[in-house]
Amino acid sequence: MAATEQKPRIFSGIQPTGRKTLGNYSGGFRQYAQTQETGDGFFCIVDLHSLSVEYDPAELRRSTLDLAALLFATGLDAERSTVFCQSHVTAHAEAAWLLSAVTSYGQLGRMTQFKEKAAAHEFVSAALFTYPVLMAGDILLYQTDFVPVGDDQRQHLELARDVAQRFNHRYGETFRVPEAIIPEIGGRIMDLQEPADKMSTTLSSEQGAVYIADPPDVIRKKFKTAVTDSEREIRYAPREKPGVSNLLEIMSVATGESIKALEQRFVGAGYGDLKDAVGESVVELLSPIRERFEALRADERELQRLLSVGAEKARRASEPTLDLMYDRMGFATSEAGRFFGAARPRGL
Ligand code: AQP
Repeated sequence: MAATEQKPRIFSGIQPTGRKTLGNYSGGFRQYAQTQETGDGFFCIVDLHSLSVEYDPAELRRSTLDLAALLFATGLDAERSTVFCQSHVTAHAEAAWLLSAVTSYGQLGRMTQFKEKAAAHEFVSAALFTYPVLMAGDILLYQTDFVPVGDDQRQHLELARDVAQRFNHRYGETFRVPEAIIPEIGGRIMDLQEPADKMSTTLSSEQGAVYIADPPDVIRKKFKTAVTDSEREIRYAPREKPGVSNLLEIMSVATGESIKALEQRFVGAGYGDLKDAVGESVVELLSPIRERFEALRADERELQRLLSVGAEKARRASEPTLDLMYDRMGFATSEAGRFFGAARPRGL
């Protein structure tokens, strides 16, 4: 117990809707499994976030279990990490409301993701606008030290830090101020057809995104048709050569080799050779994950059991912080004792 308390607390969330991409693997799953070695990890299937854009209720249940299967297939271990659903722990929705009091309306309106998604949808929900407040609560409830995410979440993380600091300043020291961990290589995997844009579950075309569940031949074909440039030189220069640089980053993520080593390896080779090699390395990376995923997703009851174990652990870990928030904000204690009092959040 004492040993676990010493380890840094790690939290990250991932949405259950949409087909998960190689980008999600690189900025998300890959990091989760790695941080498990060094920290006390909480990995949350953020199903409440999925309501922020149009979704199919009939699919949400299945896609939530599928995402749980994928989290375990990419290396998370239910014993060592806490894997759970956001909607199973009501503290998340409560925290979002409380934190909305210390979130600036202006800052929410400046979120790039809000602006991009609002432009892409006819109906723009209030949930899309307030989504980063819910995300701040997700993270802050666990007194999180580190948040492994992709580069697209940098701005939301900054907002979560601002919210924590404003709350601490106004109501007294309550939250740890978390730090993002964004991989230097593979923190922003780009679309294969539009290499100036992020590979995205909602905005990429079928050919532009590689899905974790894509069969090997589909993956190879997507890389064969990836957009490059009119030069011939294989070198890493994201601004001048976004397509080729993206391919080198993807291969570095898939094989663990440095970009430098890959540049050396492809001296004198053509773009066709590079595309074939990257495609093959991604097939090798994703095939075992896909096989484990297929086996795990077949056992729904076991996935539900694992998620309830995770939810129980997450409830216990988040309750003291939620209580302290209510307390600090001046809410009256009910007769039954709304606040635990004795249980203080970790580190406070
Ligand atoms: N292209 C990417 N490169 C690196 N990391 C990425 N992530 C997402 N895209 C890339 C990271 O994946 C984690 C989970 O993201 P999410 O729950 O936000 O998943 P999502 O919304 O379904 O995925 P997208 O593709 O990000 O959807 P859109 O574009 O619709 O918002 C996060 O850590 C994220 O940074």
